[in-house]
Amino acid sequence: MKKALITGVTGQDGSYLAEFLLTKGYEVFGLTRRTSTVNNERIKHIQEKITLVQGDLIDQNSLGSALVEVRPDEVYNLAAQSFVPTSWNQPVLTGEVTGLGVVRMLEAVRMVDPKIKFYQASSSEMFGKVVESPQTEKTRFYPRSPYGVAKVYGHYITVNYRESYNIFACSGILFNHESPRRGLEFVTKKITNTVAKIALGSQKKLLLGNLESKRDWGFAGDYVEAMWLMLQQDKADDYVVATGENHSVQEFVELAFQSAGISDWKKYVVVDKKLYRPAEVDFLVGDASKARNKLKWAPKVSFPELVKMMVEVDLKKESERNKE
Ligand code: NAP
Ligand code: F7E
Repeated sequence: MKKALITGVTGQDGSYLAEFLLTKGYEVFGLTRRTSTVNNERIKHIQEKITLVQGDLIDQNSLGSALVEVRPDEVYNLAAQSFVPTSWNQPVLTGEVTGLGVVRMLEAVRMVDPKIKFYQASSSEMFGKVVESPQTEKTRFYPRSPYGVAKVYGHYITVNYRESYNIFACSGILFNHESPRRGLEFVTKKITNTVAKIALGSQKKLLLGNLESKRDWGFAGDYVEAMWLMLQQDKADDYVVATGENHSVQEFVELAFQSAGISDWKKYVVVDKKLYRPAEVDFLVGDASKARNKLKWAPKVSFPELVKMMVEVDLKKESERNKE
């Protein structure tokens, strides 16, 4: 039985990856940091089947201890300060966790067992102000936020540990991926959650920032399979994971209202300039040909299916809440 340790197991991707690895017969361990209130909402349905180990990407010793305790075959480093606006409010913390956290985990791997395979959660935010479209593994990075800058460090230190120490380290450059488990502050979940409240009468307005920016949005459940596939190859490498389609925030809004049976979305949406970012990433679209060809990976859930899935789950949750 293979053993995997997932950092960020309480997050959106960590919860889907843990489910996925259980179906592949893995013994799954999740690294969690200490919080004053329990924060296991996304993994409570599988908590009996996985083992939680304490650790924090800011604390070097805790990472080494976790590896000594678990002795994993694979480490999936998904933990990060992942919300882009927060990275301007807390740039140093973001650098510590999202950037230096990667080298702390790589050092732990190097010291405890350099044969452990390592996956790094890199991001399309590294492309930022894009220099070409669509973006591939060879596209030059031009990050536009402290988060993007920290991810560029995480990406190159992963490549460097592969080249310096021959560690099987892969970097997955994932474009935006969403799900009903997405954090409430991200635009997709904010939209579907508020649309459900508007449809059921408990909220009147949806406040948003830039409606024009475009993203290549996929389904998180599809993307975790690509992470695993990367670590099953003969050679460690880096891959773009994306759908190859992009849509504006406004298109997402229109489709979400439609999915809730509301045609006149303009009546409800208010643009708030305070939600604009100091530097925006206007347009992202990925070319995942390498992942398609080498990993035989392809996304399954389409953009309209994703929006509908998220709205339906939020409508159900909201109507249950209203009954309480
Ligand atoms: P998420 O929902 O924000 O989850 C982040 C996870 O990191 C949480 O489990 C969080 O724990 C944990 N964490 C934060 N700081 C930590 C620390 N100091 N030590 C240990 N754990 C810590 O993020 P996600 O959407 O699942 O994304 C997973 C990874 O992929 C992240 O690295 C993100 O930057 C990257 N990524 C995401 C996307 C996307 O579209 N979702 C695209 C590209 C790359 P708590 O629950 O305790 O806060
Ligand atoms: O913003 C615009 C906003 O916060 C998407 C993270 O998972 O994906 C994510 O980063 C777009 C931006 O995601 C609101 O200006 C408009 O252009 O959902 P988001 P993100 O910044 O793309 C990448 C790949 C990651 O790696 C990150 O970890 O939507 N937008 N109005 C808004 N965004 C938010 N959050 N809230 C608004 O009200």
